[in-house]
Amino acid sequence: MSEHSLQGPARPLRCALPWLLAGLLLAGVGVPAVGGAFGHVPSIPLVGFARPEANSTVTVNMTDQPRYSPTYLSIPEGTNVTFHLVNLGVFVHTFTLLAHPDVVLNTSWTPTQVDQYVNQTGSLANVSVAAGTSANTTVGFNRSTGFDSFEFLSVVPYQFQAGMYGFVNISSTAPGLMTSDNTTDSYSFVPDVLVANSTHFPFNLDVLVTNTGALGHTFTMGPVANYALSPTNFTTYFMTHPPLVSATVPSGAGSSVWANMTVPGPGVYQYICEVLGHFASGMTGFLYVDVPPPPPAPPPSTAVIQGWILVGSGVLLGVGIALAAVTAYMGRFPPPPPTEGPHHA
Ligand SMILES: [Cu+2]
Repeated sequence: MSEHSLQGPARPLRCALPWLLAGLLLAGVGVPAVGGAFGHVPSIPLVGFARPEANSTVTVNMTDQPRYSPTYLSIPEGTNVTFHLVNLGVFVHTFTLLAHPDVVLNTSWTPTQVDQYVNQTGSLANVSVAAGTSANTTVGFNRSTGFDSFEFLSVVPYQFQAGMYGFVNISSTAPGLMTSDNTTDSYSFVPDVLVANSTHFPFNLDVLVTNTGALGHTFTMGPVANYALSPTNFTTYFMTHPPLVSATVPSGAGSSVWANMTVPGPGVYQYICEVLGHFASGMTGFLYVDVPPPPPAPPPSTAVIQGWILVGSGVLLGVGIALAAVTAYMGRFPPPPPTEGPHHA
């Protein structure tokens, strides 16, 4: 042994060190990544009792688009509600709340036909709000209105026909269920499966929807069980089949809204985000009511990458350990290239 023994085992180990470090580093990345993928426990909805707010004031904005905002209002039965009507436009608008529940007027009606219907059947409120002004009107919803839906519209000619209408959905004050959901900037609800089991129908369900991202969303529950909504025509569909609830989730992380609804019966209900393009990008989920939910989804596609990270890191770690062992034992691997030295001189 000449120069080899002088340089000792330090250099061979140093040679294997990068492999060891790479293996350890990737193992450190891979283990928690895979643990996260396979150890994920789907969040379980909370269950409790709904306590709808009574005798509250609801602001309804009117625009020249012409639209109401919000379009869908959830009101508990047996309470007085004050509608604070704010005309943000330069045209006059009316807030005309139909007296008969569960009636959806046809937007192909002429202004005269609409006027005739309202005059014949009456209205719970009929307030004209001048441009740039606001007005209040208070309506009492007695207990018999539970689970009813009342349409409101502007009777200014051709505003209703252009889309200026909305719905007051009355929930029952009977105890209900509560759960929660989240919206993300990647156009998803997390979780996208909610479960609510009830012994009686209809029942109240309140969903606390929290925004985890910056974008604004809606939490909109389809009105009919076992009906698949379509990203291309849900707007048209909702015109004749008002959603159980359409709650606006304000933009900004941490903001939240209660989506309070009355669920008519068992089945699977689809919920979506109504913001343009979000449903088409996959922003939807399903509410299972007295129906067993599907088994937890297999790990998402990212788990494949995470799995490969684990495999790769394991291989590299193994190579590193083997190299370290071999080099420590044998002196050096691979063997040093022949060097010019005193031997050959
Ligand atoms: Cu959205």
